[in-house]
Amino acid sequence: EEVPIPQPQPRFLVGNLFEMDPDFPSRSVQRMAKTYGEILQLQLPGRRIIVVSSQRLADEVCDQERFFKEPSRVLRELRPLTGDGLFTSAHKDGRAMKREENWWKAHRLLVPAFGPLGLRKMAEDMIDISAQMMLRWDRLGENHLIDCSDDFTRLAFDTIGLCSFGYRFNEFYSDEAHPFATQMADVLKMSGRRTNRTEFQNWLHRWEEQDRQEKVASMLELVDQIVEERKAHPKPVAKDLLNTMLYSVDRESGETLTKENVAFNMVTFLVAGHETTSGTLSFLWYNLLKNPEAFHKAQKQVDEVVGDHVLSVEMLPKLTYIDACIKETLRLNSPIPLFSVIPTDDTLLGGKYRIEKSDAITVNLAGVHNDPAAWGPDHGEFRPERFLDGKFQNLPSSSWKPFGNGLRACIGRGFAEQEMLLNTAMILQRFSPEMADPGYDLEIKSTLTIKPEGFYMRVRRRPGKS
Ligand code: MNH
Repeated sequence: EEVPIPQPQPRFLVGNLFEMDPDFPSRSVQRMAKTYGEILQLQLPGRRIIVVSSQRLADEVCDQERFFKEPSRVLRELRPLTGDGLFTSAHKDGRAMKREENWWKAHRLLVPAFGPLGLRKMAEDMIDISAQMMLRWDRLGENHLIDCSDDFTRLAFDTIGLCSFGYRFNEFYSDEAHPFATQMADVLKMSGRRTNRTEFQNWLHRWEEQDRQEKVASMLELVDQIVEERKAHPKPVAKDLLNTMLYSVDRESGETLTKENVAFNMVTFLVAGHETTSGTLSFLWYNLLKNPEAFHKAQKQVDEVVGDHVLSVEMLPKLTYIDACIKETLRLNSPIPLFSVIPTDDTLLGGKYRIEKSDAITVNLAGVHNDPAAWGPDHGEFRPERFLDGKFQNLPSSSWKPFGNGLRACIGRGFAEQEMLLNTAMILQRFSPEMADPGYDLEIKSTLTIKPEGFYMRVRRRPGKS
């Protein structure tokens, strides 16, 4: 009854390494999943990866008794930058890494800070940054081409800086992106490439590695400056994330976070929070403009709920349709397309595929989120109605996992959802965006995350809306 796991034909010495496009691993995985189905294996130098692409198998892999997150190769490549910050640390003894106490400490301190009360306090700052974006769009006028990925990246970046550390990157006041943002994009790209190269190939790219380390150093330097400034000019009222990280005492250990861990977590928020949020917003606008009916419903809801008033957090729970559009976008275009776990023991998946303790399992979200068994035959269509009227609750478990799983799921989910909802409602209230090129079809670029490439909009003030 045991069945071998399908595998693309391996090559001498390198196995399936060349099946993986180092610049776009998730596309390679998705292409192979189309050929091999709900499960496949890849032999890479020194490791075997199992890719699962169905709701049924993803659900098993989401069982935290049988599987847990040990930062994958690509996440370990990021450790010079994010160290034992939440994203790239180990909460349990794994194969390559030992349990790190700092994950638990930071997790205990930060989960409440990212909770409903904390988020409410951040709303004003989120609106501040969104308002800057609107102002810029107004001033640049109707003929200006808006590069969606670029503007939403500025938005997400500024928002994390202001809400978490009270720091203004002021991305909307300059034509050039902030050096930190550029360095980060480069480091992510270079780190991703390192993962899918042999040691020898990496040695050939050693100048690139020097460049990467220099960029990491200057990013950590900026974060240190922000901390020094906060210490020199304390903001006792602002109970923001930085204050929590610097001064809150973890009850279990009786300790505060170390200086080094604070820096790693600050960079972590910027890394984990900006590309994901900006990618989702860009995909959202692509979907809304490709589906005029959804666009009009969303705008109508804003008119009913917000009208000509100033948007406030109290209105957000009523923006159910926009919320559904965001969820549907995260289904079709998960900005983090893959996440990985390892098994606690040798086991069988689906009752028939043998998995060994030494394997790594990658969940291919594009597969899970398009599984006809969970989403029906029209899974390829943008249909926000799937998430309305509690229908979402009736889906089989693990059908929708854009924020990852369990203990290691996204800590910034509420933050991102609030920011995206506020921003989208503010745009819809004032503007009618249009695709700059009506014939544009989605093209995707990949760094650590994926986002649209070459997607431009034009915006026009809605008549009678000031
Ligand atoms: Mn986020 C973990 C997706 C926004 C901070 N995030 C994860 C994971 C996914 C994810 C998937 C799990 C990765 C893994 O299993 O290896 N995150 C998203 C998406 C958005 C997002 C789709 C927006 C949309 N994330 C944000 C924002 C922040 C943030 C905003 C911070 C301000 N995310 C994190 C952190 C983790 C994480 C920190 C690691 C949590 C942990 O393991 O303890």
